[in-house]
Amino acid sequence: MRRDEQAARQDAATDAEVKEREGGDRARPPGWHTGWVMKIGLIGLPKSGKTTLFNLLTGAHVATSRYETGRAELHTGIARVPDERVDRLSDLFKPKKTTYASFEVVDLAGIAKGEHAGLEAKEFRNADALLHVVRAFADDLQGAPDPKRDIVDLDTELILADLEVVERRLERLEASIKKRRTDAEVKEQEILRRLKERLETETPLRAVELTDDDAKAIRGFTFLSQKPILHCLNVDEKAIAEGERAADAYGLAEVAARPHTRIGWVSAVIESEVAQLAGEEQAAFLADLGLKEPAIHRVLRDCYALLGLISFFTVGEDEVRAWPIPHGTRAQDAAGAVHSDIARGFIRAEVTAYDELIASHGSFAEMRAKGHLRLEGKDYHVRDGEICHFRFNVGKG
Ligand SMILES: Nc1nc2c(ncn2[C@@H]2O[C@H](COP(=O)(O)OP(=O)(O)O)[C@@H](O)[C@H]2O)c(=O)[nH]1
Ligand SMILES: [Mg+2]
Repeated sequence: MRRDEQAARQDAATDAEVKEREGGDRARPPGWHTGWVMKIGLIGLPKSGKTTLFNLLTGAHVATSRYETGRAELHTGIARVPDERVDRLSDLFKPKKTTYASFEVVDLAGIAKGEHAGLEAKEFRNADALLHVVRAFADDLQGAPDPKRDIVDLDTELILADLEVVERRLERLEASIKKRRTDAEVKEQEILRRLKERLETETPLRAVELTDDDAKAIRGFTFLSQKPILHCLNVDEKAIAEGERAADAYGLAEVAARPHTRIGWVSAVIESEVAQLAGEEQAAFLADLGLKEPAIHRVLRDCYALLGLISFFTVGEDEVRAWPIPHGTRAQDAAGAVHSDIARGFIRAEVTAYDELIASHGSFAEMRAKGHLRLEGKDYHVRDGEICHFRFNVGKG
């Protein structure tokens, strides 16, 4: 969409639309609901390698191109999170089915400098976190890479997009408060004025500390600069050996230290080759490169952590499964990830640590005898790597 069209459309936005957005389906639910999938959005300059990375993360085969296609692209896929613990549990229980934790990945249209109007699209707003693909490989057409500049430029676009939303809302609030003053609107005005000040000094909202109440009050705006971000350097295939030091080499230590910000690296070209190999061939190729595992595995785990997700496991002969839940999820909500009926009829969770289960060779009888099986109530905070078995009541209502 062109900027002038965008501006016209924004002017036409009504309070009702803003309200609708506030109650929008992507506002994160308070508990953890069955079937809820977290979403990461790929963002970055055109030709930075977003679609190449999308294919690697999701195992898709979307065509990539060196030249501008002129088409707005949007692809959605599911990424599986590699987890050695799941492999091990699967070996132990030999289930019919093994399921890894997953999240959704959206390959968004490229955003160039000055194009923040395009960020208004709901696909950007709906992402729970952003994966910024940063070109760190030389390219004849685009010249030498400059990751630091690209990171600053992207943040600026996110900040400007948020500032427009805040200013628009403040104008409406002012008019509305003049007509009829309500406490809720005065409070909202106060919060938004504070955010506006910060945005004007180029602070992304992810770096602004908010009380729980304030965070809740602005949740519906789904501000872009508030989303956690992973800047993933797409390094030159010839520089793969220095991948680990890429962040330092490009002077990004300060960026890495910012709140809700991570720096990662990958060589999309090399990973595409790795992905075409299997078994021993792949292992040999990785060993040649000095890698212990495909670099994309690390990126997948970084994305998972960026989304604030941890895994608990359920085990049995039917299925061994990792369930993604946000850090700090209550046991009853964790049960709801498995099935809403289990949350509703929740009695207790039988919980054990992954290491204990491995030490007991998967024997629950042995763990019970050793006292390694804990019974926890609905408000217990489930921790990463715990194996949970939920006791519940399938009552009549
Ligand atoms: N040399 C090099 N080329 C890359 C790398 N990653 C992507 N490319 C190429 O850059 C072009 C654009 O990649 P694409 O994934 O379509 O970028 P997007 O526009 O960000 O989605 C393609 O020709 C890719 O093969 C890389 O790490 N090194
Ligand atoms: Mg693309």
